[in-house]
Parts: sequence; structure tokens; C-alpha cells
Amino acid sequence: MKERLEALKLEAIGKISESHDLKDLQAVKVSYLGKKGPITEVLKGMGKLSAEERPVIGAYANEVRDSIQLEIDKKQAILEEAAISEKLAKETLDVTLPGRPVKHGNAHPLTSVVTEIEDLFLSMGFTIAEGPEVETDYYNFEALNLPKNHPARDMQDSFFITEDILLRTQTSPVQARTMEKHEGTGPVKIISPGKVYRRDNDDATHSHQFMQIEGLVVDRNVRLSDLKGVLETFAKKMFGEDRKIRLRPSFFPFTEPSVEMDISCFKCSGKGCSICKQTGWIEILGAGMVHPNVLEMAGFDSKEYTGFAFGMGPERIAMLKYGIDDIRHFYANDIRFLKQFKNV
Ligand code: 2NL
Repeated sequence: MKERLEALKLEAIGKISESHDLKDLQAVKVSYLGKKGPITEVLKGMGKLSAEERPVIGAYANEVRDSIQLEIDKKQAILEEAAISEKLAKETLDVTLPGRPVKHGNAHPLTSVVTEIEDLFLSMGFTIAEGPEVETDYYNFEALNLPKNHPARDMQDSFFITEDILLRTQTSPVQARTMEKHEGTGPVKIISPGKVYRRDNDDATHSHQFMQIEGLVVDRNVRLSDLKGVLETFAKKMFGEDRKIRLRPSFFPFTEPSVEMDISCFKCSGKGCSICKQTGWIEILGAGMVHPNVLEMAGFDSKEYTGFAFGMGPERIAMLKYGIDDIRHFYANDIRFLKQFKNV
């Protein structure tokens, strides 16, 4: 019987060392130490043994069972350790890999240009004024010296919502509203950037919706030379210190006299090239002295107060500055166009 137990122990130890995973090991445990296993069998047959043999064999059987259990425990610890190592090896995380690059967006080129122009006028003491895009006929036209049936209204085909309400065709109504709020007392010194709307057939240089930046200064003793100084500073800061400006007579219903401002070509410095259409000059904006009627309608005494105003299209400025050939690029939101302005 002792030999039988000895043989079982060796056999079990052999099976244990051959187990390659926890499932194998569990099967070995059940087959040797389980209720129906050979050791239990031996212990059950003890009754047949003599009184001397019984404690000896009993103790030996327990010893064999304990040593098999010990081997199983040892092997189990090894297999568990191996399972963890394998899992860790499979799930390695290389913390030295560089991170995935984060895609940076950039400002829309029109936004960049508007911000640049705003900063420039803010540095000259202007403040920024805003107003509604849905306007009344009064602020959009009448308050700007454009009474109903005035022929100059034809220059701006409009989107009317009712007889009396329309999408603003210029940002001038913001200036008219701001002047009114001052109740006849200067100074007023504002710029008004914003979207405007005109009925138009869209093409490379026309859009039914575009932007304007207008400026207005009203105070005592404001003269055309003040306008010229402000505009010259703007032109140099925006297009280069060696720019020259020239003012040509023009017409706007809300200014008298009215001018258009050209800058000397920043590409050819006046020699003549494709950008300036061989003239050496590029038209940038319109301006003038605020018409006395406009001042009076907004509550200012035109004998005491004078003012100058100007208006420009930031799309046109941006097109010139960045060599953009079609105004529709600004509104198409094509990422291939937009991402070319990352560092401007
Ligand atoms: C242009 C010309 C201009 C104004 C806008 C203005 C506003 C008030 C009174 C007087 Cl409230 N004038 N604005 C004056 C002259 C020209 O815009 O070509 N814009 C793109």
C-alpha cells in the first residue's frame, strides 16, 4: 500500500510539472485529490488494514496528499505569475511614442483683415460701434440724405422685407444711430465693421452679402486735412510705410465734398503692374466731409459741428493684400483655401 501511495505521489508530481495552464492544473488536482481520486480510495480501504499498519499508512497517505497539494500550490503560483506577465507583455504601452499632433485651426482671412483694421483705428482713439443688420428705411437711407425716390438709391439695389424694413445696404445706419445717441454733443469717433446686403448677381468681384468698415468723426473744427491725416496713417500701417495716398473728387449722397482714396501700388511702387492695372495707383476707399443735412438729422448743429466719414470693403482689402482673385472664396468655406492663411 505504501508503494502504491509512493507511485501515486510521483505520478501526480509528474502531471503537475507537465501542466501548462491553470485549467490543466485544476484537472490534475481533481483527478488526484478529488472525492473519487486514488488517495481518497486508499483512505477508504484503511478498514481492512491491521491495527499496527493503519496509523502508519494513514499518516503516510496524509503526507502524500499534503505534498501533492503543496506542489499544486507552487505550480499554481508560477502559472498565475506567468499569466500576468503574458498579459502585461501583450498590453505594453510605449510611453515614449510622440503624441498625435493636434490640428490647429486659424482665423478666416477676412476676420484677420477686419481685426487688423479694427486694431489700427483703436490705436488712433476710435471705438467700435455695432447695430442691427435688419434696418429701417429711415436709418439706412433717409437719415443719410437719401430721401425716398432719390436717384442715388438706385446705386444700391436692396432686399426689402416690408415697405419700411430692409437688410442694411451699408453700415452707415450704425453711424446715424450713434450720432443720434450723442444728442448733439461731440466728439463722436467710431468705426462700424459689419455685414451688409445688396441685391446683386454674384461673380468674382460681386457678392450679395459682404462686409464694410465705416469710420466717423464728428467734433468742432474737424477738417478735410484731419480726414487726410487719418487715412494716410491707415494706408501706411496697412500697406507699408512708403505708401503715398491721393484723393480724387467723387460723389456720395451723405458727404460733401466727397473723395476716393488711392494708394501708390505696393507691388510695383508706382511703375505700373497687373495689380494696379498699369496706373501705379490702387483704389482703397471712399470718404468725405459729413453732409450738413446728415449732421442736422442726427441732432447736431452743422454750424458748430463738422465731421468726416469714410467707408471701405474689407474683402477688397484682403483680396489686394493676399492676392485673392475671387470674392466668393471668402464664403465657400473650402478648407484648402482657408488653411493657406495660417500665419497671416
Ligand atoms: C465706400 C464709401 C463711404 C461714408 C461711407 C458716411 C456715414 C455717415 C455720414 C457720412 Cl453716417 N458718411 N459714410 C462716407 C463716405 C464714403 O463709403 O466706397 N464704401 C465701400
